[in-house]
Amino acid sequence: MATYRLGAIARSAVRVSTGVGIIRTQQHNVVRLLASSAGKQSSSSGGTLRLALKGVAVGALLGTGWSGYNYFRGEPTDHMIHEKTGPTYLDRLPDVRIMRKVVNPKDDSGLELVLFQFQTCPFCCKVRSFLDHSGLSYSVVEVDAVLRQDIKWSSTKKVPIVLAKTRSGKYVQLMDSSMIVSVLASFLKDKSQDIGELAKYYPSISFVNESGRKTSDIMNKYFLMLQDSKQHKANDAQDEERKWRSWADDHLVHLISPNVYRTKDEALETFEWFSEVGEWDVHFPKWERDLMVYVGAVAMWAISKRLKKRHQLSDDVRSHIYDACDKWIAAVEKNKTPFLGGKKPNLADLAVFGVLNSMEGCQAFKDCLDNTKIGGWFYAVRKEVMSNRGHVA
Ligand SMILES: N[C@@H](CCC(=O)N[C@@H](CS)C(=O)NCC(=O)O)C(=O)O
Repeated sequence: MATYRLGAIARSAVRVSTGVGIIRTQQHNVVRLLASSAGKQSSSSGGTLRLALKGVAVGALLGTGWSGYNYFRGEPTDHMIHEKTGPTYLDRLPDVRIMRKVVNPKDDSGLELVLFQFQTCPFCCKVRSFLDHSGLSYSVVEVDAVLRQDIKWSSTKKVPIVLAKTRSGKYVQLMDSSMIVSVLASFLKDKSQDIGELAKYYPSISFVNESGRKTSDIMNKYFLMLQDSKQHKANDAQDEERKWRSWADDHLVHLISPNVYRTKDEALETFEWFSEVGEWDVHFPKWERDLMVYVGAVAMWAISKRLKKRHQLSDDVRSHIYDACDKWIAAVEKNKTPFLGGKKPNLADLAVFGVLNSMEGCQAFKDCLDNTKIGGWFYAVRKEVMSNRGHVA
């Protein structure tokens, strides 16, 4: 589940959602700026006010004209897209502690992957579900959620991050769980492609969201890049898969924190479980483990209240996650197949499974098993994932 740099906890609380917001226009800002200066000067002189109002009108006209011109040219204006950034490449692996490897002798992908993760982060669980289901070998770096030394080399402070070796010998940095899955899934469908080149189809775009904050998202993150059109699934199946992958990121994931940190006791129980499955007592000194557990539990309990409000959840947070499980199971059952993907899980099955898997040891998950029909599907996906997974070395 969501884990935060403790020093940045308050900021992170409002940063947790990733949806693309409304893009604020420069023209709107120009008008607002001129209008407010016009307001301030109204008491001093009518001439200045008239001038300011003329400025507003001229500014609005020019702004509208410029936006209209760009719109009809079909190009985004520079206030819509602030920065488009391609992937980062590293000459060599950073000096980090590889904590374990998942080795699958049957993996013939030729990929060399290092996953930087928190064991119970839903986004990381999603990536692992995909890697394991695909039978890939990979190394794992368990990042300390408080100090984060192991991702100091990266400009992004979020996990998961995957470093993948490219043909040139450099390592391309893949970030954002859905982008990681799409890049790797595209590669596995056509291994003649270079992973370093594939990553270029998923640039990061920064923009100003509806609350005026500069934020970023990854373009095409739910799309696979396939050269061969025969590999494309039927359109409806593709749309359905993308729709539910995006639902897992934009809706389901936001129900996790308010549920697993619902009370102080639940938050502590959750962090004790994180410590157990992340083997924090093995990987970190005791003081650091205790800091993560106790400070983390109290902080996340407090933050989850804000998240609940932010995502407009009622006090009965369980009812929201039960509804989500019901909705998902209804979609799966509609096709009368074991999985949304048919006889085998597709990327949406793996995304929903990954997110729910992140709270498997928590009371919230046990309550979902008791109160919804999620269990049958969940354990069927788990069986598929585990049967393809390599062994831990
Ligand atoms: N959209 C990203 C979200 C990743 C994310 O929010 N990760 C959390 C861990 S669950 C994190 O690293 N948060 C740290 C922070 O926001 O500073 C993805 O899908 O990978």
